[in-house]
Amino acid sequence: MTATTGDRSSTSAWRLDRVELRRIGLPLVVPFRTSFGSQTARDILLVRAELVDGAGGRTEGWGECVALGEPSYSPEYVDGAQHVIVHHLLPRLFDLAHVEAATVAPALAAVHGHPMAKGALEMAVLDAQLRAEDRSFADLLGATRETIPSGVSVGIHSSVDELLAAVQGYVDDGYVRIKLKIEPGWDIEPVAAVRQLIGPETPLQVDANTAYRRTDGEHLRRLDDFDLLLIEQPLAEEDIVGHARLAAEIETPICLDESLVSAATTADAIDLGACEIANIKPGRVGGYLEAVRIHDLCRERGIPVWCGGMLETGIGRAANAALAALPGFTLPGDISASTRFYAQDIVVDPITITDGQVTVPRSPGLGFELDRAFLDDCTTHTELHIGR
Ligand code: SMG
Ligand code: MG
Repeated sequence: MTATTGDRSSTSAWRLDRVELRRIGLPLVVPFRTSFGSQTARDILLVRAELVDGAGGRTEGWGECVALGEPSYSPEYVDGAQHVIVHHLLPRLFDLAHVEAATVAPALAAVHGHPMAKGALEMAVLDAQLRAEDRSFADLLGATRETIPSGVSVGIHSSVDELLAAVQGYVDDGYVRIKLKIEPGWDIEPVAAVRQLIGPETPLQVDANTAYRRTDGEHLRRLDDFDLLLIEQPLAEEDIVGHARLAAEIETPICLDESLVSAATTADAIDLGACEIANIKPGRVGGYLEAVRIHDLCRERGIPVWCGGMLETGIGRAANAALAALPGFTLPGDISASTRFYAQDIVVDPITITDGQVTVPRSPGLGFELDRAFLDDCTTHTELHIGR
């Protein structure tokens, strides 16, 4: 994929005219517990960007901010993301003479951090630009596949029996890979039980969301008995050296999630031996363009990648499904069906799985159409920001 899209001349350059920030509330069909907390509902920030060109042409697009309600997965949280967008990011974008996906990150680079807030803006611009070009995201990316395998992330349960019932349900739904959330006290026993339930062939992996310490190597080595695809983010996000040491201590491959905040940090983690597999989440790294750069560098270095999830609605999941159709995504991602988390989605074409596969969306834009009536029903707040 190239850094710029389209071949507009400067006279027809897009300008950011207005941005709507919309908050929606969606209950989860079942609580989702990780080592850092339990989610029962999502409070999601959506961004609608309206672009105009010199000839009066107009296009609009939507982005989804993946920040959670609390700063517990990473330092960002939804109220903070909205604040930084309004006070620090939008003024910079409204000042730009030429707005397209590739100009967003450079224009926002003076603001440190806040990748999820930045990524949501880039995403809305990307969707708007692709819709104006009548082009799909998958096409822009050069996505090589029509379908991608679907994995599911399974939370911490209050008993192993409950966990096994949940996992059996997902196996029956057709998911081709199971990921279990783990933490100290909920690791060896549930993993052993699930491995026994699903048999030796079904791919299984675990995600600790930073719950372990450097001294836990001996304990985590016990997971080597269960032929796991990977262990995701066992240690603190800053602890790249600790992950490298752990990689030398255990056989289960180390996959980083929270630690990988950019292409540069990913390259360093790989060089240090801390990252044998990479979880790519566009929101965590500031957007889809940086996500593609991480894909490219991992592919060059022979590091398998897969697409993570942040309990996105149909907006984010559609874009993730297109991204995951790139050739370096050799492992199933956390791109489960919309119904895994939500009874109803805000799009008319939510992600479904058939025989364990998700169809890569090919409609213009990021690959979704909004269900405007339901979107309005679940909206809790809207505000409009107008450029100069
Ligand atoms: O979107 O299917 C999904 C959830 C995938 O487990 C998932 N995400 O650390 O990878 C991760 C978590 C982050 C969100 S937990 C609330
Ligand atoms: Mg993770």
